[in-house]
Amino acid sequence: LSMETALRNAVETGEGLYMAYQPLVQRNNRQLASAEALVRWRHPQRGLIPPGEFIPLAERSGLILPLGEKVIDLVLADMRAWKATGKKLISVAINLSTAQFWQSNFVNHISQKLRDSQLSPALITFELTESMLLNREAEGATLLKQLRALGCGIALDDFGTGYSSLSYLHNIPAHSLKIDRSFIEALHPQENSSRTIVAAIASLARELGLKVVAEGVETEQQWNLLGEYAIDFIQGFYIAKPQPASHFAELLEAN
Ligand code: G
Ligand code: G
Ligand code: NA
Ligand code: MN
Repeated sequence: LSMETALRNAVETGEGLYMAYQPLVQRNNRQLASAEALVRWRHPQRGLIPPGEFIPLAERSGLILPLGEKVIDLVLADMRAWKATGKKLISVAINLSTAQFWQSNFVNHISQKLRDSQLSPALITFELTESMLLNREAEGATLLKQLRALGCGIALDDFGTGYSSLSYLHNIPAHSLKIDRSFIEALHPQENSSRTIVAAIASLARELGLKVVAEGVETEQQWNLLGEYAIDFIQGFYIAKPQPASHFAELLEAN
């Protein structure tokens, strides 16, 4: 069975596909604030395949739209299950692929799914990267305004890695900005340039009214260094790895 055929089967039947949830905590008190949903695929013979492998495969083989569809359904189903067992829900971020964001009728489609789920749209955030809007910024901003109008959140992912970051920030109606983990990785007490970059991105974003997330925080030292900047939320292995839905439900319970 080729990987593509196996992935096609998974997307069609849902078998082996599930979501992991990584907490975001508040910088000031470490309280659970929200989560990012990350798709996982367990191949019937080969076991877990990294998303860095199967997402590009899905893009090449025309499976990215049905996969993205599946991701939304899985997240909404997990959230409904948490709600049904009395958990206090927090906002969950879903990563969008370029093709998914630009498919015609995307906003209506999301709107319908949210209505069917009976979950508050405010509980869903969409994460997108600046490369998704490349050369289509005005159109993209219009779509994002429509998603916002539904009540959903918008987060700019991997911020700082694209080339048009500043004009993009000015024109895109987002609620939050996620500083790419490459900048966090480079943070050291003796390393001034990455500290200057993180400080500048964070204060610029805050001035523009965006919430600021530091991604990829792995160490206590990084956590401590980040205390100096205008950062609202922290995500990374230092806090928690992405968790299966059942484990994440326990975090919600404890919350
Ligand atoms: O956990 P991590 O290895 O999960 O993810 C690797 C990459 O795959 C990241 O760039 C991440 O944004 C992407 N990714 C993870 N889950 C999803 C998803 O549900 N949809 C899309 N489009 N990308 C995802
Ligand atoms: O592109 P995006 O930012 O959505 O990617 C999310 C990816 O980052 C996932 O693969 C997730 O597992 C990974 N990730 C989350 N926290 C950390 C971390 O602290 N360190 C590293 N190296 N990767 C992380
Ligand atoms: Na993301
Ligand atoms: Mn990111």
